[in-house]
Amino acid sequence: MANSDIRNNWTIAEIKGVYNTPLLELIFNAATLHRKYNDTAEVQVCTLLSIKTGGCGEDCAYCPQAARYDTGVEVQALMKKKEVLEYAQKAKDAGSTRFCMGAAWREVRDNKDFDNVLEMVKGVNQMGMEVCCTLGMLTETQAQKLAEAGLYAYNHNLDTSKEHYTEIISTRTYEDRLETLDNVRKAGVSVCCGGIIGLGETHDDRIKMLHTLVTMEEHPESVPINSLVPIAGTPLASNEKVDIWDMVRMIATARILMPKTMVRLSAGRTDMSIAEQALCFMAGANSIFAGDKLLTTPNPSFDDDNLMFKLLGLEPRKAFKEEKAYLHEMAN
Ligand code: SAM
Ligand code: DTB
Ligand code: SF4
Repeated sequence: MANSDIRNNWTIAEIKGVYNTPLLELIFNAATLHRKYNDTAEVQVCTLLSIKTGGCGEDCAYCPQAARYDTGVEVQALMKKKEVLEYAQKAKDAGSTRFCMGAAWREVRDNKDFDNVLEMVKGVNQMGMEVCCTLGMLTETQAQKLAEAGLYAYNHNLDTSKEHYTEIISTRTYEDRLETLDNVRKAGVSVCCGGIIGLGETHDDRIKMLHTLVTMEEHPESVPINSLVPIAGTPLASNEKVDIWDMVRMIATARILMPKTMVRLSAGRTDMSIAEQALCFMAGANSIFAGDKLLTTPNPSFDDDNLMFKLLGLEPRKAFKEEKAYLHEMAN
């Protein structure tokens, strides 16, 4: 039977209607759907590691790692596998079940560095963690190679609407992003795709980005919602701070549109109180990035997050839960 909560045919007007619902009503509606489809006590804890930092040739206006902006980020070559696995072990010991490796690349090239990344993916997978990468654009063959190495998810954000995209990035197109996402999907890797609020976009831009995500053939399995971390030296350095109510509205709308997706409260948490983060969890966020650094910018510490989890009665989600549920279903 078709499930009327999980739809791929949302119209812009319908999404606008959800997004513009009076805030407390919107949070209540999102919380109700969240409760119906997910264990609301459970929050996925992902740890990020920048395995290749800075010196990127792209011109993403928000990014501290773009070589053309003077942001003070030190360029670092690809890390060694041993070092990466040590970080992954630390993250696992601290309760993280997903480990995401990021590289400041425009795209993956078929070279030694990619071979090394494939080895890192194998290593982290063997440690029993869900492995995620965010390495820029991928071909279908590269996505398949990553899948064979044990990649669980690939993060590649749309960042904003197609219309606003050209104001933020000129060195690649929205279609390029969509093509990579297609390649990831075809390789059977879980899709992690979201965006940033605070880029100077309108409410309509946010609605259009959500429309692109929700009308994909399959909803992304995870949707990170970042609030801009303004970086000195980038063109967006003096953008206004994102209003917490905008963050909550965005999360609640994403939860209503994609009831089963992991909605990740991503960049921007260092500026939020526990009460503000609690509202985001109430509105349907069920994943965070943990560890005191995102890629290059600060993030709350494992200890701070543990305290928050205790206070709010939240617990870290186990690794490979979806796969286990699927295998269980198949066996019965
Ligand atoms: N180079 C790859 C790419 O662009 O896909 C992977 C790394 S890139 C840093 C990953 C994502 O981080 C970007 O798509 C963007 O959504 C997010 N991001 C980067 N800088 C940010 C900032 N200052 N504030 C919030 N999110 C940011
Ligand atoms: C995502 O959506 N947010 C993360 C992850 N995917 C790779 C990155 C946030 C980066 C914030 C800026 C920095 O730390 O460099
Ligand atoms: Fe490079 Fe990714 Fe930063 Fe864009 S977001 S400048 S592609 S590292």
